[in-house]
Amino acid sequence: MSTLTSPGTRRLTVAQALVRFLAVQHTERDGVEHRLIEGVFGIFGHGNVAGLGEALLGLELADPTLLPYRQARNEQAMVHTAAAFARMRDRLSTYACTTSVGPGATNLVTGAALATVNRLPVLLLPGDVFATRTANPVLQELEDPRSMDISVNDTLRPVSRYFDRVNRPEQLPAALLAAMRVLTDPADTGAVTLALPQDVQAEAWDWPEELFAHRVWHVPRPRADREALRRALAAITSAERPLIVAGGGVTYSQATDPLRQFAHATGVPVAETQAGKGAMPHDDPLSLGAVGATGTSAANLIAARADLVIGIGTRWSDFTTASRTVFADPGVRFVNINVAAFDAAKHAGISVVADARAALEELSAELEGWTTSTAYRAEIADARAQWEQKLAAACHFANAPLPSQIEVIAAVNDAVDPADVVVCAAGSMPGDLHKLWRCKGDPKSYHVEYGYSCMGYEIAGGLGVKLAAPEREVYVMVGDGSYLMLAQEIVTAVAEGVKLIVVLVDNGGYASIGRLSESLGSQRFGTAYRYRAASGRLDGGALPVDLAANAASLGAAVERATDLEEFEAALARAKKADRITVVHVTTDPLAGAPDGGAWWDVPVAQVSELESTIAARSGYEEAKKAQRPYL
Ligand SMILES: Cc1ncc(C[n+]2csc(CCOP(=O)(O)OP(=O)(O)O)c2C)c(N)n1
Ligand SMILES: [Mg+2]
Repeated sequence: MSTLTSPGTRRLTVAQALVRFLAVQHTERDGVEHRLIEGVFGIFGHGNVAGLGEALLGLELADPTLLPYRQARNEQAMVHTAAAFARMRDRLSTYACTTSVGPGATNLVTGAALATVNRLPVLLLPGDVFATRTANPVLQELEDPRSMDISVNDTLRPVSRYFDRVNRPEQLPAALLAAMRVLTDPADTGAVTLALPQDVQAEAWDWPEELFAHRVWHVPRPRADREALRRALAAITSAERPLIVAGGGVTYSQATDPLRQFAHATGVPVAETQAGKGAMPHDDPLSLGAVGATGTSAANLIAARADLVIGIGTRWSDFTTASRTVFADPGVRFVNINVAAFDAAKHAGISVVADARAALEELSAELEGWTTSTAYRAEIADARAQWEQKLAAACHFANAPLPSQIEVIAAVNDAVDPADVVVCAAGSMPGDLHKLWRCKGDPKSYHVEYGYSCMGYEIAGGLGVKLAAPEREVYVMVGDGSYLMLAQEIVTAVAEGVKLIVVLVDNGGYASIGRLSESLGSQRFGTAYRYRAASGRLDGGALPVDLAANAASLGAAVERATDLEEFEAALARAKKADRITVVHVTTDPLAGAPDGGAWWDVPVAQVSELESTIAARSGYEEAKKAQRPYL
């Protein structure tokens, strides 16, 4: 209970003050206010049960809507859930995640890295060892003989955009303000960690009342420097074959409408990164779809001849540039519109540090009347038509005896409504989805985490998506490998009454890495799930793993499908169901997607006794010749 000690102050523990502060933080953009911290995910241990645990209980008993507490099953997973939630809410709202000390805290590292790579705000609150050190070493403390000023939480420093350890109550207010600033900064955001020593969490202090006042963090739309904009305009108007590459920044900035208007007014076609997919409806005449290593032949053909590439809200990962080979014109130049100066400067581009929507609106106004040539537009239409033909053939090819993954994806694509969300992260599905999925115009309907491509994000992320948008149906596409890594948030979805449709694509192992391994001469080594055989190798029979039974045991409704007809019927039932439903489908691991004509740089051994590797190395050296420095 809080007690007023002197006018204008409130006596609370550090943990009590922290949760009361979080409950009243807000963001504002375009005049609309949002809660910054929607709630707290957590797993308790001795490092947070009596500090943050007591504080959260007190708040829940006072009013359960102030800062709802949700129990997770794995710390990594709860960060994925928070990150997915933030992505769905355009980074204007997120969750906090509380953990104990030691393993609970280090389990956060992968989730934190994912959030930071994808520039998604998440607030991490790991417990830490005693600041007073009176009882140290505590259970689970990793001691460093060189310094007592270190704990396992320091592993979160390199994966956090802001890291602080609150060693004294007086430090809390400034740490909180700094943390909120980073969470709400569109260029700087990512994981934010406040490590909380377990004794400090329970310590009382007289806090100024202002700390608990309704606070609004204004999320800016930075405008471009006039001169930078002028340079970008000059480059665009002198280009003959300009191409836009839309990244995640387009959706976070809610710039899809201005982007479509810009494309239609100027005739500049748009290709999409994984995070940017959905920026254009698939049937828009100026939409080229996915670009790069997992791109369509249409986007990659136009990219190969582009003389100017306008990157909007992209950080130019190797998948987007096909390891710097897809933009092949010797004179190709870049204009980079990005809120982060770091990304805007890449590939020696004309750097336009700005919000995507603000910059597109300004560019559109300045470019009125300017368009690309009719010949270029005809070429775009042609490239699109060729790809459409390839796509239709691939989606309608009936693989036997097991369906291909492409057929499964096409069936899900046919079943979804325009606002439904497809979620994926790792394996062979992200590439296939990037290339094949037809987005119907809603930029939030495609949610593939490919910044970190983290196996295990899928179900935990799907949970975050559904919490952020309960009105949408959420389809989680998960491979058997990813499922085995982190499926336990099914239990959280059951507990919270959150409905997901989980399409569990079982192909007996790591089909993606198997295919990659084979193409690089490594003969699919170690990529299938097999018994160890008499040969001493893992090449025996298939394992008797029953993932559908596993899902049922966690509390999900389960459907099993062995052919496409059964799959479609099961999907229809899952749609009608009112709880989390796992649709298990077995697919052929060897059936691949149509080729988009791009390369990905994965080095092959320079010397080897394996014939397969020697052959792959010569192919690698040949492909490498196309790589360019973009200077
Ligand atoms: C946490 C993590 N570990 C390893 C990898 C490397 N990796 C990428 S895809 C993949 C296999 C995924 O298997 P599955 O989910 O069954 O999908 P499939 O490849 O069969 O489509 C692996 C091991 C990764 N992306 N994430
Ligand atoms: Mg698999």
